Amino acid sequence: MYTSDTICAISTPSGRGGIAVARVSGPDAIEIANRLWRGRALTEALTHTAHLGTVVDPATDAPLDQAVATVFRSPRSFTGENIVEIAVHGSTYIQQQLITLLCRAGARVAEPGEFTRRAFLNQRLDLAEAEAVADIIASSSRAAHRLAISQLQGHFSAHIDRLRNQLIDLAALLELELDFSEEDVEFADRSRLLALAESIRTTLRQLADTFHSGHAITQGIPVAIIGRPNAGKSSLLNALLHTDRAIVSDIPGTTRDTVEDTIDIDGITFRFIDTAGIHHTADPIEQMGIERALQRVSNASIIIWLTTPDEADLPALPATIAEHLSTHTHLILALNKADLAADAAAVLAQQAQSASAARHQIAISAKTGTGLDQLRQTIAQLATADLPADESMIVTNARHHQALMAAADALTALIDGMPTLTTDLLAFHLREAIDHMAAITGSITSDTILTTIFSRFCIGK
Ligand SMILES: Nc1nc2c(ncn2[C@@H]2O[C@H](COP(=O)(O)OP(=O)(O)OP(=O)(O)O)[C@@H](O)[C@H]2O)c(=O)[nH]1
Ligand SMILES: [Mg+2]
Repeated sequence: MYTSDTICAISTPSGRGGIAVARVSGPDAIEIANRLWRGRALTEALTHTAHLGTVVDPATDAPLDQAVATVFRSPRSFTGENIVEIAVHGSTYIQQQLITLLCRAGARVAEPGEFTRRAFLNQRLDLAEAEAVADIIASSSRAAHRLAISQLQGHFSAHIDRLRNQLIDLAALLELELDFSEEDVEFADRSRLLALAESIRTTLRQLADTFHSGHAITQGIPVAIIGRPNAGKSSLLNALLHTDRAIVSDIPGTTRDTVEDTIDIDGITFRFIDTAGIHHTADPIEQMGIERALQRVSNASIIIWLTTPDEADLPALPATIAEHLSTHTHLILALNKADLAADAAAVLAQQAQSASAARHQIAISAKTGTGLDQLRQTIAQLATADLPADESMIVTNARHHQALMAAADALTALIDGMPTLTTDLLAFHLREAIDHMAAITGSITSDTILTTIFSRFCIGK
């Protein structure tokens, strides 16, 4: 048990509310809370029970508020320590006073994330689960919330641990060879080792690849609007946002910098990016805006290529954009100002012929709103189709992504070195891979390898 001092903090958002909850955690949490408590003694309370009472200033006995205190006794609590949660009325004054009184009674103000850090140190959560708590708190859309919840349930950690255990088994065999090195035996069948290392590396890379969508879900899936000056890009952004976010005018070259904002469609957050009209220009500032636009487009998951009925011949897609139309990028051809065309469908069909890279075509009007629902639907469908079926296997965390890539690299060193490297170097690379995976869930490895050796290969002692 990680024992230390007792910490306290208001766990509800800052500001005024119906109620506010102060959390007190640590070995003396119950005694400290009890010093401010008038009512049934919290020190006598059973774990997981709630009590109505009064919070007072023990120096004067002056009442601060009527409150409910919930007692959780170690180890059955979020942090694994004794916890008291005191719910008071949510006045900012009461909240401040409560923390002051708790500190006078022997607690100290918690550092950011300290409750969850204690939960990890007391093994109530592993590192990936602790990070999922932060993601849950940060999640602002249904999709981001679902991802965070599935990670908190530990499926992701369990998957990582399964892969790691397979590597540990191999490491155990290699280490055993090292112990018997003078006898020149090979416990670890090299072809089996190679096959397993390759299959695990493939799995690690597949997991790492999900980071693109995982990151997009938590941060907002980037959707770039591109097109010639005056096509109505800013008008479209405003229409989708239902605000006047971007400046609109009939003067070509109105938008110079990129403008972005998020929109929730079907529970998924999208980050729409309005860009400067792409065309040849001698104006250096406009040119900078265009370069910026191209750069933003290269990171987008979805590109809306906005055209107008008067664009009889579509320009070839700028080479920089064509290059980035990878598997990660969807291109939607949207004919704007459909209200100005006599036969919008015919114009769209004609434009679609010269824009074969765009597999989706829609006629819209940013002015009248025609086609915008269909555009939203298409965007949501494309985003959903990109998601792996098993949501708990999506990497949302940059640290996990790095660790997975590093583990895959270590396995590459192992695989490439298999024909030539000595057993101890192979074991070194394998241990490196194991350590990187352990970094994800925060477990300690060298001990684990030893335990596995001794538990599975009882060699006489
Ligand atoms: N009739 C009609 N006019 C539109 C529509 N969408 C935009 N416009 C008009 O087209 C003009 C240009 O609109 P903007 O949204 O500023 O165009 P933009 O693509 O952002 O232009 P730049 O920022 O200069 O690249 C404005 O006068 C808009 O009112 C539409 O659907 N129908
Ligand atoms: Mg604009």
